[in-house]
Amino acid sequence: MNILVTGGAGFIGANFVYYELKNHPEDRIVCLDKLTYAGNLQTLEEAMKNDNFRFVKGDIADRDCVFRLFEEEKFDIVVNFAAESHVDRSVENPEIFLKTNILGTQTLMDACRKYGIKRYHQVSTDEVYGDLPLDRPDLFFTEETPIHTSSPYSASKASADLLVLAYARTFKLPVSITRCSNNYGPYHFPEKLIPLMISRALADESLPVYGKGENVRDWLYVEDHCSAIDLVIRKGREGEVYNIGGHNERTNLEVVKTILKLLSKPESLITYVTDRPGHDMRYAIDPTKIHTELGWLPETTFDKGIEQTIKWYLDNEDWWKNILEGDYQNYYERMYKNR
Ligand code: NAD
Ligand code: TDX
Repeated sequence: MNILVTGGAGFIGANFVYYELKNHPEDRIVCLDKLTYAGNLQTLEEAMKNDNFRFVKGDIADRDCVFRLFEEEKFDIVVNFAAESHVDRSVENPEIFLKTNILGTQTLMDACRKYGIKRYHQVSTDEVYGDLPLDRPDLFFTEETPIHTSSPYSASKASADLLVLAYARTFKLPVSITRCSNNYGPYHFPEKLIPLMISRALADESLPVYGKGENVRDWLYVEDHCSAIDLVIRKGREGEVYNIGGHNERTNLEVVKTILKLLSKPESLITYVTDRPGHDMRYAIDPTKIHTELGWLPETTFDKGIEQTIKWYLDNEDWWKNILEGDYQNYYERMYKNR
């Protein structure tokens, strides 16, 4: 099979490229990525050595570029990871989120309609469901939970999901959608909570926790997300939405303290800063559907996954230090100086 993976130079997309090359060596993977600040070709260095892998630099919202690629390659499956993905950046500047996340999705699906496809898969997020209250631990997001977004990021992802379902109904496009909880693991860009805290703790720098650090996220090791998507694109039912999550809920403060403990760093590094506007309180996924229909279960517990992740950051300092030394420095200054 010939599979287009968009956003494959980013965190989850790159992990998915490696997952596919390892588990389906007979398949060919083409990666289309714009190489925004979040895309990194260094991450794909090993993949580039594989004859079944091709990298193409381009924007999913650029019609000419996308249609040219579909003309050249006959894709069986498209998996769309490409997105602006950081909530804080969407608060600062929503526009690019709408362009890439919504119009980019539309452009890809228009190409699928024109050139034909076995499956268009949209990688979505649990953030489309909004948040759950902290005092109701019995509540979880199911696929029937109403869409109720909080940030420009989640609104753009929800809009894309609606468009995908509309293309399925109106144009009979064979689609599927997965909505996953927070990922962590190798190649995670250091603007996100876990890699930010690891890299700053290693440098003995302050760790900026928003508000009181009480917000809860449901953490999933990235490889478990990849195995779930792999199952859905090959065996999942057309037109369906599947939630992905592993019942690994932690408050942000618990996560940060675990990282400090594993790195033998003092809790005095924690600094409470002004909260994120519109900050979602709790995310928690009910993964019953993907478990009962497709037999998917996560393999990595949070305790094991966070140890593996810290080890990866210790073993791959070059990867994240290169990022920290670039434009990222200005970003950190701008985003955190007045908090
Ligand atoms: P990321 O920001 O690390 O990577 C995004 C990638 O997309 C980068 O390589 C970037 O260069 C590329 N990209 C951005 N705009 C593009 C465009 N217009 N055209 C082509 N490429 C473009 O993101 P991530 O954390 O790997 O997330 C991947 C997908 O998974 C996103 O759709 C995100 O919404 C979704 N998701 C993420 C998480 C999470 O915890 N990170 C959880 C659930 C869902
Ligand atoms: O410096 C920080 N301090 C802090 O307290 C940062 C960057 C984050 N936080 C908090 C905010 C959140 O409650 O940590 C939590 C996690 O924050 P992020 O890593 O920014 O992730 P989140 O906002 O939960 O969104 C992530 O999961 C869902 C991804 O970035 C999205 O792409 C995905 O859809």
